[in-house]
Amino acid sequence: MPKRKKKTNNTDNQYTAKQIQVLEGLAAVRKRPSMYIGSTSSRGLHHLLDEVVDNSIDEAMAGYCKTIEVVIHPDNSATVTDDGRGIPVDIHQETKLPAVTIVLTKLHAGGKFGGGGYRVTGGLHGVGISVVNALSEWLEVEVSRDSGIFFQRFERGDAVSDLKKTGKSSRTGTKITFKPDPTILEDTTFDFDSITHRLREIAFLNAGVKINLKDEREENKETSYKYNGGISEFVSHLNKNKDLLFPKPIFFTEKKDDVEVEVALQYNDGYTENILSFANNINTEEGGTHLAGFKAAITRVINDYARNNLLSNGKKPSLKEGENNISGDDVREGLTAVISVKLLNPQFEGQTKTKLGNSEVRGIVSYVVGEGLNNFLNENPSISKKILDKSISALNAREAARKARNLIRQKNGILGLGTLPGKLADCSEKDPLFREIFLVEGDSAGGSAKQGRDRRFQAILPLRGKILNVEKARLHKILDNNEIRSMVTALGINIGEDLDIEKLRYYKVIIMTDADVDGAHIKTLLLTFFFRYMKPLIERGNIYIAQPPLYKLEHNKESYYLYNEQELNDKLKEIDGNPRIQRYKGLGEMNPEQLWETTMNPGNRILKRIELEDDLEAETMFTVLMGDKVEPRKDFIYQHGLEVKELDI
Ligand code: 0RA
Repeated sequence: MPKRKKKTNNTDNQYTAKQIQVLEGLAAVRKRPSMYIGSTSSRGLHHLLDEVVDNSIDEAMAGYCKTIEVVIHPDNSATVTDDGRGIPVDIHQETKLPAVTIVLTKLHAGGKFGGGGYRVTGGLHGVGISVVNALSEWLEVEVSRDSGIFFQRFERGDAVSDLKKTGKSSRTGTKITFKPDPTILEDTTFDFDSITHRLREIAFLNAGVKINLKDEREENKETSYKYNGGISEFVSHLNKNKDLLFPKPIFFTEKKDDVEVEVALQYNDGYTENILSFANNINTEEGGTHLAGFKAAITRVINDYARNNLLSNGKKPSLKEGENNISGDDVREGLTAVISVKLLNPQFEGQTKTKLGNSEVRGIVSYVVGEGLNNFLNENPSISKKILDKSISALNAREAARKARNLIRQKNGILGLGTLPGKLADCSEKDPLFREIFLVEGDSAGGSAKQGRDRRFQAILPLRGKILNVEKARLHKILDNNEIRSMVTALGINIGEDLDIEKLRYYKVIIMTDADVDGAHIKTLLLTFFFRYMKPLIERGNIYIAQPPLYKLEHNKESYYLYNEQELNDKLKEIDGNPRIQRYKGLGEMNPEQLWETTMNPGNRILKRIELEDDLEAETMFTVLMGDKVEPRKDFIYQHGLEVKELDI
């Protein structure tokens, strides 16, 4: 049907109004791609792949598809194959076009098609694969059904061949290969790691569906995911490497008023909550009504259970009837949960359209979780006791933390944010955007940094002794720690729920430690603290790592500072004779001028910015690195060194 393309702009009335709308539809996608896929960055590129996979997942959710295969080709095209029913190929009455052609060329065709109500999801933006077609340099579809194999090719959304029968087949399924259009997308290189992350998530959310991934750009790069246990296995995965209160996640599922609810939860002995929520397989990072319903139910049920079981044996007379004495935060301490709802018309709201808005879902999830958890607690008294003990100890700790906070507030106005710490050498610049603070390991390096700095915009806070491992301590303990208190006061934004990023006193927060094992440890402890208590700083890219040189090389009255082995080797090859090589063991070995020149001077220095690329991975990383279990930590350090995702800037 290549001639369709030429007809786009004329009024030849052999085309119905509807068809013209079809053509304009896809032109609009190419004109304003971000309206359909969010952005034209790498994220948008991956949304295209997500959209195609989502269509196969829909087929799986409808019960017709068991295996999905994704292949990334060397030319950065991608193929998604499924063994579902195959997109219908019969001729559509109104348009006289094969159904598959309409699905690929008409906006929003997916839902209306095949009798309505077929699609439960709608992809990330509910746009359908026609959007992928519109934004692809080319796209080829191969459908196996009705005993045949059918093929059609498109370029930039337009059909360049008719749908042709190319062979016979006794099987059914759909295969779509597309090459994202580089004239529209800024980045057309697929990222294997982010694809694996999403496909694994989808596999967890759709129990029993097998998803294979192959990256042909590298040899032997393939993985496969299939979880018969679904989101229960997801929770176990999130909780791996943690000490658990009970071995198996609690799981409920129920369909009510056309909303399918699935919930899995499990407690570990840590202090953080980790709740992931999904609506139609989409990670609702901003939460929404399903999350609210879940939280309300769990707080209500645990308070009810506590009243009925503790009040009656007189152990905790302070729990009052009709009141939630144990707060939501208390019952969620150490809780890992996955909530997944599937519904017909999801409303996505919020800044990133990842907040579920359907108000009816709150009550439904609250009901399902309430009933399920209540039954579970009544039937499993020994597990119930562990959960209750954990919640009540959280309540007591919260009370202790509140007292500690008050005490501190009275003592030195911290958290109320009055006086700055005595050992902070502040800078004179007033605009936070141009201010930076160095968190420096040790008093002696701190001294050199104070002398070497540009005091107009660089502040120095020396950190002495051990930084507390916040992964193993509760809030009141953390606030007792001098180094942490100094940091909190100096940064000015408070912590946790009270955090106010607008109050940040320095736009760049630079960690400067020795380039040895202790330095790496301090770096990790600080990052753990920022991750747990000042996460917006990491999310917004305010945290940096200074890179002091490892070597100084002197030769013919010239000196060179070298920042890694590679640079040293390169330099040694470059010069002849016998240079003097000094290996720096610590920042303290540099005098203030050298420290300025090599590590602090914005004109020369190398800074690495900490990027939170994958929250889940980071969560696992900090748990593994800083938690109690020794074996996984050894494995992790062995595999990764002490590396955090760092970006050269
Ligand atoms: C419309 C109707 C039917 C299936 C599909 C679309 C379908 C779409 C995609 C996209 C990727 N894989 C897919 N598999 C199926 C139902 C057809 C019927 O009733 O047989």
